[in-house]
Amino acid sequence: MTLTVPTTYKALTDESAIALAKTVHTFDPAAQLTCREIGDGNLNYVFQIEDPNTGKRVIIKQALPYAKIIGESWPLTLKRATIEANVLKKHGEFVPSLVPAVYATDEELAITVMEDLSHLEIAREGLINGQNFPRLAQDIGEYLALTLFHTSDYGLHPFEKKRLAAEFSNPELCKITEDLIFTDPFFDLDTNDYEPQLQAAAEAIWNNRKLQLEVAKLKKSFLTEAEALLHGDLHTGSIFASQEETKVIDPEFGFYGPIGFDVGLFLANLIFQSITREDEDRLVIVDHIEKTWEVFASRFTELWTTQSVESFRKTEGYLEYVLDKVLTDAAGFAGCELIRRTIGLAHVKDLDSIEDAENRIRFKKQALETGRALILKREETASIKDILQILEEART
Ligand code: SR1
Ligand code: MG
Repeated sequence: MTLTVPTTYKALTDESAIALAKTVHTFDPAAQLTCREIGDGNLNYVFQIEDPNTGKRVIIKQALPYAKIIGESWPLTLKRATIEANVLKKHGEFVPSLVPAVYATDEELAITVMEDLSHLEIAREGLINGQNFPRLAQDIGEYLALTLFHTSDYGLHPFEKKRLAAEFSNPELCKITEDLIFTDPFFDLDTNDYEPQLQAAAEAIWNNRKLQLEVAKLKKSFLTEAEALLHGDLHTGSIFASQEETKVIDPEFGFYGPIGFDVGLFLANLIFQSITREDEDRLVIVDHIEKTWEVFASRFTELWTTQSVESFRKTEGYLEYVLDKVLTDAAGFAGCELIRRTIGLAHVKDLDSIEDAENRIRFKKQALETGRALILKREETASIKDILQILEEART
């Protein structure tokens, strides 16, 4: 559904958000709706509109013409709202139970009206508070396999694949990733943000020529390999979860890129938890890492076997080659994510919220070391166990 609303961009207020919600949702016309701005991300406003009498709720997400994390000095395209809504709809064709329903959109207002998920919790918050989310690995493994297979050349006619790749061209948001994940943290730049105790560790990264070459190769993959329609920012803050349910939100960074990028980002954000947790609680996360990959690989294999349109699908060794490359790339991309979330511009609460300074710095150094090792050793990884081994070694 496309909204019938004013055609020039205007930031929503609580009042205009309520008025808008009434036009698209089946609220009682006499209802006294309430509205709360609940966005806690880096870029957008999120309004939750509720009928307090019935408990019925809807979300209106609005992109701002600049990055909220920085302010108006960093202009940012409003087109990202349309990209996000269209990725949700496209991915929803394959995993309807794992993404929110989109009710309406407006391109001019950069708005998406969608399903309220406030009965769930942002996975990052829950994980930090010790929750384990028993469905998380299974659901995200499936989400990755289904969305990535079905939007790739393995699952689509090449005309449709190229049409989608053009539709989901997302240069401005990709540039943020190119800078914040693949460039800035690997040079001594003012945009980086880290505590003085990490100065030597940061300098070791900037002076590591071998590491820089490997990051350059990973950046090249991100820039050039239009393999599947990615979520593009699949961290644990982009996932709502409970004991029974998982929903992936926020694909505004969606574009056609290398499959290993979505896999690697998710694994990296689990790895932050494997760094900060101890004993049994840590093993739960190690299991999540292993299971995510296993579910992804087995579902992808099943789709390849039953639905691939690729002429070489039965060629011995080709599927194994594709999966090996995804794993290798995922290790490298995870390494970049670990480093950028530790010394780059946008951090993660998993590390920053640790109050004890000694532990916080110790964990951050471990994140940097794990990132370095994943990038440099990624070509040696033949299975997810090899990645777990790298994590283990970085703890010592
Ligand atoms: C300026 S945006 C900073 C980060 O927030 C988003 O969630 C992406 O991860 C981006 O890199
Ligand atoms: Mg986001």
